Amino acid sequence: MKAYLSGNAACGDGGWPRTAQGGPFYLSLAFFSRILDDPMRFGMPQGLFRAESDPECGFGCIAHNLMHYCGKGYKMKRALITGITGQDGSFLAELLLGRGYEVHGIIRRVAMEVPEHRLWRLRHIMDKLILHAASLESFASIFRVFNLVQPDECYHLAAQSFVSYSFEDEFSTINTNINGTHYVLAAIKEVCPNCGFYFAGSSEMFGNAEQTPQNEHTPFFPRSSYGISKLGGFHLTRNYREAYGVHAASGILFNHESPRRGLEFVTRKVCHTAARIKLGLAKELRVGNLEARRDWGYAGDYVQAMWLMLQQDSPDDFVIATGETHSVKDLIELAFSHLHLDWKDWVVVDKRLYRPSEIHELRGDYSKARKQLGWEPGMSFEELTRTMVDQDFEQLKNARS
Ligand code: NDP
Ligand code: GDR
Repeated sequence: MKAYLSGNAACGDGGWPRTAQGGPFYLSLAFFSRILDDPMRFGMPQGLFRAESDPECGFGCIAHNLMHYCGKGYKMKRALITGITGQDGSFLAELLLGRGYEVHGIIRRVAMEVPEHRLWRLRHIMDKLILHAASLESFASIFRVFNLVQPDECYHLAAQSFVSYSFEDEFSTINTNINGTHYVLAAIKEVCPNCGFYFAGSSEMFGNAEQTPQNEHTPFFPRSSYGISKLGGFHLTRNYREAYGVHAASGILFNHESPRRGLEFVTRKVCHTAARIKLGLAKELRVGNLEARRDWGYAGDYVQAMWLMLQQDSPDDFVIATGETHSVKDLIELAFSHLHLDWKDWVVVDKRLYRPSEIHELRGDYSKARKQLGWEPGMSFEELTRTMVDQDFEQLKNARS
């Protein structure tokens, strides 16, 4: 039950030490110089050696990694991601591997039973990860993983994340999202109190906000049990920071998308269905509220903000957004026109897909993140939508032929 190791996460041909039993491991300077001679032979994490050629990584990354070589030897930073199988988890795992981290992830046991279905977003990096089965509903299982891994940083992304579903099952949404967050924080407090903690807060906490755009001072009025559950996690995170001194930060992230987005969310649903229509595989797109407006960004950009939050000297909360808003109708028009389709010929509005309490518009003000983290969104709404349509179209076309 203790741990499931997928391949040799940190173990190259040259005998890179495994850490299945937890506990930090150290490399002597002699071993380091052998690695410098031939990093690939020792299966060293790419980030350390990519630093000089990677402008995004830059000097900070080199210094950050080399610092660990001074004196006693090298200690690789160790991160634990809950929700690693999700959209953000997969991007974040890539980012952390690229920065030379040892990356652990918590997955549900069922994911191990059908890995080809549940672990598809991680397929390309599976052999670099160390995965542990645990349940967000069980404190004992969470505690055991933290005790084993002793992470330096924890990114708590696991959640029932689909707002529509939270209207169907309020109880499981609230239980998973609030208790799960509480268990993770309590485990950190007991086992590794110096571990940095990132909480995946949401713009849904603002709900029907009184001011636009929303920033870190905007009052919260959530409109779903999902929004309420995220607000619970947000307050728990703040409380652990204030009461127990945990280095706990919350990101208040607005919608972020990618070709790895689940098919139930509107961006991917629209792009995927438009591609299917173009290929003759679907006859219509059924959607709910066309007038809802959201601030949509690219997930790959947003995980960088998560990482930056845990590199700050003092923990804080940050809004992460693009500052632009578009309607569901704008999204549909763009996706269909990219495939030379007239959306009016294919789209059916289905009142059953309306939410009992909708949030009409959300738009974020990320000026604090820009100032303090140096973070900026990189991909425009137009580029994001076209990228998602293109990727779905190519995949569906290849699967057909
Ligand atoms: P996904 O829905 O893609 O991923 C959710 C992850 O949580 C999956 O790994 C899923 O595992 C896991 N999970 C769900 N329920 C449980 C459970 N009961 N026990 C253990 N694991 C569970 O979400 P995203 O990657 O898009 O989002 C990541 C986080 O950020 C979530 O907390 C979400 O609420 C939040 N967020 C997301 C935003 C967005 O626009 N993407 C914006 C703001 C916040 P499995 O694969 O097994 O289902
Ligand atoms: P959201 O994303 O609820 O904002 O939560 P979603 O893509 O589900 O909805 C966005 C907006 O589109 C409207 N909509 C539809 N939505 C879906 N899913 N399907 C439809 O057919 C449809 N038609 C119209 C919705 O009513 C809504 O207004 C996402 C999740 O990632 C959360 O976990 C995260 O916290 C928030 O973003 C910020």
